[in-house]
Parts: sequence; C-alpha cells; structure tokens
Amino acid sequence: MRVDILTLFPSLLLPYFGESILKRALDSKAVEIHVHDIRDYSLDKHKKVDDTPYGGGAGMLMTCQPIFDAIEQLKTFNKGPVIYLTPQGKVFKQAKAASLAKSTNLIFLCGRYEGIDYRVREALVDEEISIGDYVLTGGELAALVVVDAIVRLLPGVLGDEKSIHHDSFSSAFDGKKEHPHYTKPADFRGMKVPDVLLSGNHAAIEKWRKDHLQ
Ligand code: 6GU
Repeated sequence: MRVDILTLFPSLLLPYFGESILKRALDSKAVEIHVHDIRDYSLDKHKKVDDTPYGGGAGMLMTCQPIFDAIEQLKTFNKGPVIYLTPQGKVFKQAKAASLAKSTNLIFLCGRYEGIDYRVREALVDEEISIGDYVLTGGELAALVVVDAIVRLLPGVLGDEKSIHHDSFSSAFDGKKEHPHYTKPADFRGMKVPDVLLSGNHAAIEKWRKDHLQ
C-alpha cells in the first residue's frame, strides 16, 4: 500500500510512524507512507497557504492553489481516492478501516484553520471522514487514527494474523467485547490470576473466556 498525506504540519505526523507497529510495517514494506508539506507547493512569495473567507466571517481558509498543485502532482503516481479529514465527514468505523485496507493507494488531506476552499472539495476530494463528534484543531490526529487502523489490518503487519480476527471490533466477534487478559506474575500484590487460566485445561479456559466477555 502507498499512502500520501498532505498537511501543513508534517512534524506532527512523522514521529508516530517511527515507532512500534507502524515502524515495523514501514520497515517490512507492507506500506509506504509519504508526508508532504502543503506549504512547499505554495507559489506565493511568502509561501502563504490561507486567506480570509469571501463574504466575511471568522478565521482563515486554506487556499486552492497549493492544494490543487500538490494533489495534481500526487495523482500522477498515487491513483487512490483523495480523503479529506474533517469534522463534517462520515464518522470512521472499523468496517471502513477494513475496506480502505483493501486499497493499494490512498491520499489523505488534513485540514487546518476553519477549513478549505469549497472548490478543493468539489474538484478533488472523493470522500470526507471524521473520527468522531468533536472538533479538533486540525485533521492530523484524525489522519494518524485512520492510517493506524488501516495499516494494522494489512497482511503480515500484526505478525499473528489471528489477533486481528479475535479483536473486539471484528465482525467475527459479533461486536462483543473481549475477555479479561492476564500475564505474569500469577499473583501481583495479592491480586491473583483466575486459577482456570493456569490449569492448562483448554476447554475450561475457552468456557471461562466466553463467560467473561465484557
Ligand atoms: Cl477529521 N478533523 C477535525 N479538525 N476535527 C475532527 C475530525 C477531523 N474528526 C473529529 N473531529
């Protein structure tokens, strides 16, 4: 999979991709993630990327030129849908993560300020996604959330393929939550792991787990 992310704040995104499972996914070439600074595409002599709204009103809007130029260039090698992260978008769900994980190319556009010029949305944006019913200062956290949820579903990324299908949101799990998990030690400050989990009796363990879904 190839992912391109357009943002005014690349440094907000990059550290997250440098650790843990996302880093492993990049190292193993399961995914390529390219972060682009929209400001680099501004033709303005001061690299301006925003302006006041026609008709008046509070705040600034991201202007057309840098975003059009950036996306038009990206489209020459990334054939995926352009997904704009905005609180007005459709709320992101696990099923959407699963369907996006089947794509080979994705382009994400992170909004800032009061939003972007509507002509960008009309001409270039294929889908609008929100990560929940609250307003963030920009789309960067949302891009991280969406990319993380997608990348962990790519083949080979989690190592144990089964852990995908066993997790709380998998349809195979019917929307149910998980059973409690314990690791060593068996007794921590007097708080004991249930005996059945130490018993080696797999049928009894399965039953206990089923009975303790929460
Ligand atoms: Cl995608 N962007 C912003 N700015 N706020 C949000 C969001 C996105 N999703 C929920 N709130």
